[in-house]
Amino acid sequence: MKVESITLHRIGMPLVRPFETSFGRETARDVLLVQVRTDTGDGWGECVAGSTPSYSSEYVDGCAHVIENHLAPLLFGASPLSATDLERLFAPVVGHRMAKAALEAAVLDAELRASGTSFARYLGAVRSEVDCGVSVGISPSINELLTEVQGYVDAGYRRIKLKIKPGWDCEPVRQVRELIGADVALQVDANTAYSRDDIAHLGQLDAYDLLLIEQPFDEEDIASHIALARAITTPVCLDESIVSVGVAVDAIERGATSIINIKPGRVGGYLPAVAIHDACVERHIPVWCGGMLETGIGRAMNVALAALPGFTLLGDTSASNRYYAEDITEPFVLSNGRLAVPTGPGSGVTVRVDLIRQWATEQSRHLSA
Ligand code: SMG
Ligand code: MG
Repeated sequence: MKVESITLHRIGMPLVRPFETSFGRETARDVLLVQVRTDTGDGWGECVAGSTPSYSSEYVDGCAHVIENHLAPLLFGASPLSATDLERLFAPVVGHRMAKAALEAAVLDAELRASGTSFARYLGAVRSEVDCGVSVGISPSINELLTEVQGYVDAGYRRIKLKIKPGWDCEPVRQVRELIGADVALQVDANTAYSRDDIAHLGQLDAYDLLLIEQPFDEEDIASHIALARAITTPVCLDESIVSVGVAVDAIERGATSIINIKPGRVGGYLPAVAIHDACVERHIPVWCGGMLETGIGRAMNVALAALPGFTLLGDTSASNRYYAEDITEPFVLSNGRLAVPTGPGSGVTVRVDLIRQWATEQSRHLSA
């Protein structure tokens, strides 16, 4: 395959409700979409970076810049090309995994569409539908949080994840546990908001039978996660820290994490995500698929990934209407707490180019060799 051109589209998509984490509040998603044209057809990928470097050092403008100036020239210079070549091809560019992942997704989509293979089949999925969880942002009040959580439970979500931060932790968790009862799975995510001094405080969460606590400390602070894992009974799960197979294996072996959140964007793509999955399966470490408020493009691919055998915990792969009133592909609809894994070639979804034009926040950029 040869990549002939790349078009970068930037769109704004309002969220159905604001999403607040320990690092900020979002009311709309600023999405960079990558469309590749190859000699065998088109493919689409989505960049999961946010507008600001808050979740990680990457952000949309930076991703667009590195794609245009550093990654696209590497792609145009390589022929023949397969998605399996990209990790090596992009190696001269240090980091920038979300930018690399967006291109990888688009190339993989083009390649799989051309061969009539679905993402699910190619990645090694073993399920035709996946059980879904939902990530619930920090609320203006506990009452509003309880109403939101009840709505998701009523909609059929099988696992609730609460965002926490200092001052918004034990009490909301206690009240949500009381509301949903012992049978609905519950977990929390701090997005690095705590420090090592908070270990005793976080230990109070052990009372609420949580599935896990996700990324309480700085992404580079593996040592504090080890100390926490030794001090509390709730399993520690890393998200932001896990950027590669090497880091994942190291964190597992050192006892910093006993569960891993896999996000393809954070680790440089779907192929590195599968490699982390495989390393975790080998070490009996359960994994689950994280979310970055994806549009239907990224969601389709994430749902395929979540159907791999090691994804034994429920992911943040919620239905499209949890995020958007209208999506840029056919929507993912919750049925009995599950989403169906797409079966068509590539991502299996059709991109609504009319909406991309309508929701554009800047002129699309066309790159060619
Ligand atoms: O896609 O439902 C979703 C969001 C899930 O909580 C979620 N993601 O740290 O896991 C995480 C956060 C990062 C969101 S940054 C926009
Ligand atoms: Mg997280």
